[in-house]
Amino acid sequence: MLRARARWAPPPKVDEAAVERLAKTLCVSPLVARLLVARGMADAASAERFLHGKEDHFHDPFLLDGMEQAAGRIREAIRRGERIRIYGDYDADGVSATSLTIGLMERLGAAYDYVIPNRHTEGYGLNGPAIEKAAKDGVGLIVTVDTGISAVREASLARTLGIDLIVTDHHEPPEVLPDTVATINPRKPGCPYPFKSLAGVGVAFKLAHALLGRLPKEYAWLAAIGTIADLMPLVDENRLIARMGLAQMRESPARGIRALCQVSDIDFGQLSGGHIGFSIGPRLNAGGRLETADAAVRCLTTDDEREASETARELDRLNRERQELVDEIAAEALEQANALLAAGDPGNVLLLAGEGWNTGVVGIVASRVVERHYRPAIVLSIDRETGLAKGSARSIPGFDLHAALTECADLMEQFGGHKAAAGMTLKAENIPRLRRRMNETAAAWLGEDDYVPVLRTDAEIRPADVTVDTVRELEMLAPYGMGNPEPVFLLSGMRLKGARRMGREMQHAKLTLTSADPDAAELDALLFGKGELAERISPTGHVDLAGTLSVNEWNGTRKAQIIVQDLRVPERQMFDWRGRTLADPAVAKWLRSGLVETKEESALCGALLFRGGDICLLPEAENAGANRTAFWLAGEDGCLKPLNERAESMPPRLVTHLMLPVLPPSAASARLALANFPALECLYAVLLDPHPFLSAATADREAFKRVYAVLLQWKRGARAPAAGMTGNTESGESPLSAPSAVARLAKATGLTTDMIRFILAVFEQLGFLAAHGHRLIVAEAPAKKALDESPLYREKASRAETERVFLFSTAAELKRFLLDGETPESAISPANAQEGLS
Ligand SMILES: [Mn+2]
Repeated sequence: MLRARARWAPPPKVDEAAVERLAKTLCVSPLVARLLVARGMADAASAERFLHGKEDHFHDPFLLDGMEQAAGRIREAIRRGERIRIYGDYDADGVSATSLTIGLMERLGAAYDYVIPNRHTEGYGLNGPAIEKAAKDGVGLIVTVDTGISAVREASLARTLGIDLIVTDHHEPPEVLPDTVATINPRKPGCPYPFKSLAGVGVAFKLAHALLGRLPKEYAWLAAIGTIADLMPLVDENRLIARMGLAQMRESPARGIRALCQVSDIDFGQLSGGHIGFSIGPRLNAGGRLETADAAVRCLTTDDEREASETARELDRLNRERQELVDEIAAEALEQANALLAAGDPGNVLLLAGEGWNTGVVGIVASRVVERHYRPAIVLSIDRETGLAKGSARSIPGFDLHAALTECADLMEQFGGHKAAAGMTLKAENIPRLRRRMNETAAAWLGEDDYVPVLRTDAEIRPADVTVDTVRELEMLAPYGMGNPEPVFLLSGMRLKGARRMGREMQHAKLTLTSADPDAAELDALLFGKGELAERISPTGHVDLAGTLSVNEWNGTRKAQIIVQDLRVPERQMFDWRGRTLADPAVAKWLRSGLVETKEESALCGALLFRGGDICLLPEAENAGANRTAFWLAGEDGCLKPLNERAESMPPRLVTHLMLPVLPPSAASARLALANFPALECLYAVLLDPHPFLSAATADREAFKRVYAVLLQWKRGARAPAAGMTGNTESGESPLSAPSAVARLAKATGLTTDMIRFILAVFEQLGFLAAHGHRLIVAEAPAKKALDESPLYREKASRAETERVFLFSTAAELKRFLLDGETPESAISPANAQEGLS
């Protein structure tokens, strides 16, 4: 068994007739049609618009409430030569919105400048001193982008100081809106604009549309960056913006984009939404997080190649610095989370706070906490001087962070944000109260299920469906992001054909899979950052996977593959480790410390020994209390005796991973002992033979006959002087000493010496032979006896069964016997053993 990381939501049920119809009408594959239907585009018109959206699908910018007034006031300012100040925000959305508006003002010939507040000294949004400075600078009109919707106080200050204010924003509007010349926000109550999910830069794009009187295509790339980086849903107008903008950046990137791609190791011709979200966006954000957003704006607005590459390198450096900072603070925050949980905090919401944590990265740290614990997280940085705590929060689906914070508004100086992310400032002394209240709110709003991540899946497919053509066709659904996630496919009941680790630090794994049909296609599956899983899936079981499809191009060959997001082995697994010795590094490590590959591993590991023959492992078992693997000794009755401290403190019923280092004495005893481990998920069968010298292939009746025939021949030959044998020829004694008799018998019969020794010992027990010192004496007239009258033969017979079941079985047979409750067929035909010999 291998547990999935998430709950897998089954693919949505779709109207099969609609899928067929859509595939025909649009000439797309049934798989693409299925995805379209599942995403709510069952009719050809909306599917067509989604796949091939055109310019005339953009909405009229004047449907935004306030656009008329804003455009009029800006035109008037330009006409009068008034100084316009663009007031932006320091994140990727804010800097792309600022850059877009700079381009627009430039084009309109406005007298303008721009200001982006410093996150660390000024904080988010408009602030009083910034308004005062604008007044001093002779600014007549401030146009905000991606901010301002909450700036009620600042708006009235601006009014007092004689500055006109236009707010363009997309954040959730508070109850009281600022008093401005125009406030443009599609989310504003009463705003008739049909699409509410524009980014800050999306609203700026609409402003450009209104002022230029045409679709401002030349700014689509900037709008795409902010829209994707700000995690806006990539549907409707945002999808049009993202598609148009990405195409522009791929075909004729601005100098800054070219430079940013270069420092991020991206081929700009292949630029995707993912690249914006995970590489370009974080670099544009890094400046504002650590220093100022200036480098990002310059990078996005420059025409100068040198400035572009300098600012891109600067952003790349800041991004690295940011990563290190995040790692450091996240480690502290996660430690604090563990301490809180250990101290009995309900942890419905994790509120973590530290002095001096960089406020520029606390949001990313909150994301890390959510990733690790999968519950809403608030991460606050406490400033000892001001006594204020400033921070960011990230949520999980199902928990409306903005609404929850609104319930606790009395505890905060300031807060704002969305369902999924928010920021806040509060007095440090209110931290315990906010923690308690947020915990109570989450306890009331969330159920147990909400705390298990859900993996959405789009469709079930087979390996044969994963072709280069399919993957290419699926690209019609891109760009992916929020609201239009990359399709996740489900493959069930796959068999593992091969697995290997890869990557510089062997941190990734590549699996080769096939479905159960004998002629099924093979499929490569990639697991990034999960290298250890290469060793955790047994070829004897079935594995289910969920992931996205891509094409791997390598050395001129192109092959479709699945990038695995989650996988599970729904049945108990057996790992065939036969042939390994105790010196094998994997076995030795396992016996010492169990499975410790992954940190969050909850595996409880044990090793099961059997009486007799396991002595070689006892020192290992008794070795120190530090041993993480529990050792037990199983008796004939299946009862277990703990052999080390770990075993004394861990009930066998909790053990999930068990090793059988040595061969059990019998199949039955193994069965009895294994019944003690009902929670078993994985069994590691090493099955070293403690008595290899006793081991030999079963001696069948023919072998016994052959040996006896040779002995009789010798006996007769010994009586005949002509045979030329030396020694005592009177009383039927063999003339040869036992060791050389064994060798000669082996030669004469073609059996192994081990086998001859065994057969001779059985003959001795049956009274066919007697050993006198080193001599063998063949009995004169032995009584007729069955082979299994010899205790040794019986032991051998049962051992032969043990060997057949444990050593000579295939991995699949062994698994069926050990884990699936199947009984082995009897190892030796009873007829053979019962039948008389002579
Ligand atoms: Mn924004």
